[in-house]
Amino acid sequence: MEDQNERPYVEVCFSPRQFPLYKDPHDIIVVIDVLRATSAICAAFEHGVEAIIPVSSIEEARDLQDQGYLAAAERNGEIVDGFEFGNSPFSYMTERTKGKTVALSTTNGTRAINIAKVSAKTVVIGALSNLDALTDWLIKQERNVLCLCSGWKDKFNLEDTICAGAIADALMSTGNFQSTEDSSIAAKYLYQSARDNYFGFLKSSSHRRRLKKLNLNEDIKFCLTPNQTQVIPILKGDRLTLLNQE
Ligand code: 3SL
Repeated sequence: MEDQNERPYVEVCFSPRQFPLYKDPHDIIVVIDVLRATSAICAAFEHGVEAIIPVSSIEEARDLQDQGYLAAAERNGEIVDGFEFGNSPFSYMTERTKGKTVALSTTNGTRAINIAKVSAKTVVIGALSNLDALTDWLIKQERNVLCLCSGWKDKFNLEDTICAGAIADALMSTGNFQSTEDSSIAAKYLYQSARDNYFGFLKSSSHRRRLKKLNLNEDIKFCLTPNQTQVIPILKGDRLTLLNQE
């Protein structure tokens, strides 16, 4: 019988602040920001965006805007002054972004992507909206996977953890992956408690309340609806493009 310890791992890191604790170089990092950055990125690719340049700061987004790129920026759930749009998935479903490269800066998600890229061979984007397509692809890779939750300003959040738990659960159930961190086990249990009703489970979560106050209920519903797309955005250099799946 094969040595079980040789199996690739799937682990969950709750927030960018904890990322240095998971310091091994990882084969694949899945960056997750369910509300709303990674859901918006998946929606953008589903609706024909050419590429997204994820930048951590507003200044970088402004620079790219000055260079002629279409640029979007969000802070604390709101569109930043001087930008036409922000982080709503619905902003990326129009002709305006089709075939375009968009520079994007968000409070947590784009920062997490830039943190991940220094210690992974491959960085891909995960959300509930591309869950099954992503897990099918990850299972086929048979490589070590770290799910990095973007959280909220370095704190833990429920929605990213549940999505990470769904990925860990799917990979572990094949019997071909192992998981040793308690964070991964906790994420899996949270997912198992939430999976029948994400919307209800997250009713009093902090970011759902924050977005609700901003009248973004339709965005919340969209982001919490699983498996709306097959796209897997992947980082190539400084930009996200669409992974071509064989
Ligand atoms: O933190 C982020 O990157 C955003 O997704 C936050 S918000 O949903 O746009 O408020």
